[in-house]
Amino acid sequence: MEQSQNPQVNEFMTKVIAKNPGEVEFHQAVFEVAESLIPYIEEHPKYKKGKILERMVEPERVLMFRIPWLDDKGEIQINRGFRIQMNSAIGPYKGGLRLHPTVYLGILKFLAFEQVFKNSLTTLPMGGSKGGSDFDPKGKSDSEVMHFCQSLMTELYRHIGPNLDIPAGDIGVGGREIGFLFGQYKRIKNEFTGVLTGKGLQWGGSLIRPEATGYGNVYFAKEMLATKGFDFKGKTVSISGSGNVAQFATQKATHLGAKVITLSDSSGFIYDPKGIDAKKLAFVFELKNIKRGRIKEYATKYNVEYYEGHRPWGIKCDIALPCATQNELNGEEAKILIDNGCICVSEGANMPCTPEAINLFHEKKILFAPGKASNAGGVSVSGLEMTQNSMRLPWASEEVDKKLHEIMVSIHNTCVKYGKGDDGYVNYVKGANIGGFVKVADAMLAQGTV
Ligand code: NDP
Ligand code: 2IT
Repeated sequence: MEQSQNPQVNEFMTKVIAKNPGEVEFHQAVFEVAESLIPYIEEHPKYKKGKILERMVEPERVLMFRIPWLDDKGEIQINRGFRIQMNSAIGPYKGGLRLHPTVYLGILKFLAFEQVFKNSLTTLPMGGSKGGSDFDPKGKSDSEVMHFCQSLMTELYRHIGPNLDIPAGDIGVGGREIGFLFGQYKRIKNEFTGVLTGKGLQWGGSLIRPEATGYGNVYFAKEMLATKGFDFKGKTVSISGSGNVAQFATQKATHLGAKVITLSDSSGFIYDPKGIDAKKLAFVFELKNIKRGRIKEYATKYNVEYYEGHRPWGIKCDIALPCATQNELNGEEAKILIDNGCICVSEGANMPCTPEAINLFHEKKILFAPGKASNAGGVSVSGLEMTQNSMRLPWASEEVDKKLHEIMVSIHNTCVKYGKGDDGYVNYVKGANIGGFVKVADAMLAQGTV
């Protein structure tokens, strides 16, 4: 674990690590927040006296359960399910479900912790949670995914609800999975409510929810670039991942006149120097969302380079948008990006940049946005989906997109408010951490020792 220059941070982290052994991603996420917040809390004794940060690192509730299901061969499979209900000070628990073989308590606690700050930044009344399972959707049939989702919901339904905890998608959970989960919830509870977001448009979903995280990330990066007098037009953009967030970040960056030259998956990345235009992106949509194939097939189809087992950060670009997973951009890769002239890194994924990478971006005064600010567009439109469900009225896509844009601008303003240093450089990590903290902390103080 990294050591801080601030002894109070190290002291705090020693306790967190002792209480949460082995949960390295959770330690990493808490450390980053503690670095920003402990000095701020020192200046605001009410938060210190109220032990707000000590309370915030302890989940309100952790659920862990068995998910048994039958595969296509009739064999019994057993997975482990989780839901971390982290904080409900400002609204019902809200956060995605991740299905990936690497899922364990430490990953979901880091994600739930980040979600609390992120949801606070959105301006909407949502607490923070996260859940998922170590189920690997790769290579599973639709029927197997359905049986797994039904079994997951058969336990999860008793812990969630439209005013209690509202799950959504994350890695491995898209429209198909939300459909299976929603169907099972409705069947068990015998009621049609907005208990999940990311639903289909015909059954309570919101327009722009699929696009929201990727679009929101580009809107946020646009605001950062504008502070330096730049925009996306004519810029070269490198994107990692090829799932939901990567696809729509590619689409929006291209709409704004940029050229997106890379996409990746866990097997490797493709480099298309001519840019991934609308037609090629349509191929990616079909490949990833319907055929569920590998990004390598893009290289074969369009006769471009494919780099097996590598990440895209060695390719020269102006803007980098990591949109795959945690710790996918390390210090060495950050150095290469900077040496190649990259001016802006905006996280579409949660915690994709390692602490070493972030330190380098700050040292070199590059525009850098942490995911809890820049990828908040997804959960923001989830919040707007909840509003529409409560009203029982859908909004037009222009209306949702406009609201999404306004929220991203507002999050950017909050980061600048709390993160701008004396030299004018904005530390968006500090800005997002303090900006997200204040509302939750004040609510917790107002609600007593809870
Ligand atoms: P998807 O499942 O749609 O896509 C995930 C992509 O990341 C795939 O290309 C996948 O490749 C790749 N990936 C996953 N795990 C790894 C890994 N260990 N190493 C390398 N590549 C990997 O997920 P999303 O696009 O929804 O999520 C991407 C990121 O964005 C995550 O960090 C998520 O938490 C974050 N996020 C998502 C939001 C949403 O609304 N969906 C909202 C905010 C943040 P492969 O197919 O090979 O696994
Ligand atoms: O990390 C995230 O913000 C998400 N996966 C989206 C959560 C949500 O509730 O829409």
